[in-house]
Amino acid sequence: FQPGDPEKKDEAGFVDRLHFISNETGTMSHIDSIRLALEAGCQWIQLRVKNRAEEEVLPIAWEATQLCDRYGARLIINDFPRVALAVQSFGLHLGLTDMPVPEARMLVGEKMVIGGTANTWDDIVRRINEGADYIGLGPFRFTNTKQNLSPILGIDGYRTLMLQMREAGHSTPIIAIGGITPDDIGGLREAGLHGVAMSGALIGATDPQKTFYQIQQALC
Ligand code: TZP
Ligand code: MG
Repeated sequence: FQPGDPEKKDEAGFVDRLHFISNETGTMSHIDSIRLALEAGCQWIQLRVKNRAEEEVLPIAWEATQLCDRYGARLIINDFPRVALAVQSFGLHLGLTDMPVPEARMLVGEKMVIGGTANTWDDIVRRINEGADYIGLGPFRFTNTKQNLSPILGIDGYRTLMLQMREAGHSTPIIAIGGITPDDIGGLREAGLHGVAMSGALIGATDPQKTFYQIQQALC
């Protein structure tokens, strides 16, 4: 089956192994960053707009929807369940202080993929109990992309948590996030991570297509 098929939610394969996280810089808008990622080859795009009101996020989400459709990519809306519902995005991603997953599930319906952030084992258990379809676990290392970063996990933190996942018999796909570069992927996959989320490594790449290729090679 193809990654991203929500009919296959019981199989980890419906979640892509590479999640691109949008960002804006002095010279680049969220839409610019998404275009860059799509042109590089990314098929799973998270629109992550911070410090803006819902009314401002909605038009960006519509533009992102059109763009992702053109490239056959899946769009995940971060933080804004009502925006995800309005544009009928493929997915919705919720942080620990955002709307709880069960409440969001009632709002957006069964079909939409819902991911949740976790920083600790307790968060992971909470996400699994809430019925999150995948978990974004981090941060791997320090990054300027996110403000108010939680404690750094490092490779050892991931190894410990993934061991706990196996011991508890949990199979929810876990995506590592935070300062990840292509060189980190091998170790993270070995630790049992399903995949990685990246922003800066692609946005800041001299040749995003080449970086995407390196990522793909490492994710195999
Ligand atoms: N959550 C934890 S770290 C992070 C988010 C959204 C930012 C990831 O971006 P980058 O540039 O790959 O560190
Ligand atoms: Mg959030």
